[in-house]
Amino acid sequence: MAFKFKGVDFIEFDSLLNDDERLVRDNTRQYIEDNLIPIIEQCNRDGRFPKELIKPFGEMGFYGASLKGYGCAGMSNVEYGLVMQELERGDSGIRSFVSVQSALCMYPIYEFGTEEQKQKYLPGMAKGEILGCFGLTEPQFGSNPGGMLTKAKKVGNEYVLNGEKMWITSGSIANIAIIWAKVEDEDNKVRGFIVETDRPGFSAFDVHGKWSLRASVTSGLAMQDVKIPASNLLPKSGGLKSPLMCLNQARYGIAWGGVGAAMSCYDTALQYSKERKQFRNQPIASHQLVQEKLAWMISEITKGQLLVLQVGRLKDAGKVQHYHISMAKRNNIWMALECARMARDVLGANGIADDYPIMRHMMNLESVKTYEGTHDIHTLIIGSQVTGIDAF
Ligand code: TGC
Ligand code: FAD
Repeated sequence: MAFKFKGVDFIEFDSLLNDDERLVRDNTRQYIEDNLIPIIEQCNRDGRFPKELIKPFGEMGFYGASLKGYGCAGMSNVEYGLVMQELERGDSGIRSFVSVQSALCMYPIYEFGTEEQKQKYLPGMAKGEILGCFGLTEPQFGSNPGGMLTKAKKVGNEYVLNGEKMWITSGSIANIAIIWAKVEDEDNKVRGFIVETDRPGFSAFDVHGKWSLRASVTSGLAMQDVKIPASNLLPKSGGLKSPLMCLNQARYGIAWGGVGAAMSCYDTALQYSKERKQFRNQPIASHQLVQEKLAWMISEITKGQLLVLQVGRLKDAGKVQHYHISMAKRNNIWMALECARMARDVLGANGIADDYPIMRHMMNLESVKTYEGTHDIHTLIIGSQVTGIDAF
């Protein structure tokens, strides 16, 4: 049976947080403990996204949590990160849902939108009454979104959109899609558009048969002559830099999320190893090889916490660079995946069963390693920064 989470703090990490940060973390932890942990294994088994949590998440202030005004909670980046950590300790798919709504849909409206667009969408999105998805990836263009084929053409007071997007989180449950397209009349400049998903010519179909993020909706989007008012253009967007700026926000949250998933796996393995007895009726925690795994996990989690906290402090100070965020996303998701594999090993056969959260985290983290820039793309972003040479 799953254990009650005891928290993970080896080096008095909590002393690096202020009272507000600890309060946000503790409130989110309790909420997830009470409302997500009891249902998540069944959701994962059923391949069901728990829609019943959409509105309560809004009441908790999770959506657009680090944005100011428009009904958003106005949290610091560190507080926002701690929310992401606790959500992903529950499940990566649930953190993903909140990340997409916040970092990939509310943020571009906030950053690139008009005041009218902000007033129209952000308060409803903060409450969970309007859901968003983010369409950048296409069937033929994942790591290389600059090659996208989706086109927007200005015709009178409208834009006409044609193209396909693939692997889109929340695609079929979203009310609006932030679609990135090349504008034909502007030398194929990439720009962002708010597309209401009930427009004629817009369709979404779900990806089935996923072994990962089973509690999250993943969809393909097709747009055939979808007409939107010209006022749906995000006017301050322009160039590939704009969607990449959104990715920075999401990747930052994911880096905290990795700590959460790793904490869940480590804590489960630690508690299990003290109870499970093998050879001379001794707990397996007494064996050196098991201790080596636990020591590795707690060391790497601690390093991951320090890394993402420093990146969060830089972000709050307005000094963060995209390559700082790449290092945190790359390291922390690798670390979390390794923790999941090691923790699964510590539980032996029980590790593969969904009585425990480990295998679910492991499968989820395989997606997290790939999306928002694969592990290797982040390696190349760091490599580019230190050498000054792009190797993409
Ligand atoms: P490149 O020529 O390097 O860059 C184009 C312009 O953008 C600037 N830039 C950035 N700006 C802000 N933030 C960043 N992270 C930036 N990276 C680059 C760059 O300075 C340049 O500016 P300018 O002014 O000179 O025009 O572009 P490239 O085509 O060579 O590609 C670079 C590369 C490979 C790093 C980029 O394309 C990339 O990051 N690829 C990965 C794609 C990706 O991460 N997709 C994610 C899709 S969304 C998703 O997965 C959601 S999952 C659900 C969830 O979040 O939970
Ligand atoms: P590819 O780009 O084909 O890469 C395949 C392999 O080749 C990887 O190992 C990669 O690292 C490697 N590779 C590629 N180029 C290079 C290079 N230059 N050098 C070295 N190695 C390279 N996208 C969205 O727009 N919105 C979403 O909401 C969204 N949600 C997602 C949800 C899930 C569950 C998943 C799995 C994906 C989601 N994505 C989303 C898409 C995701 O961002 C892409 O899958 C990701 O960017 C990688 O693209 P790809 O899958 O096409 O892999």
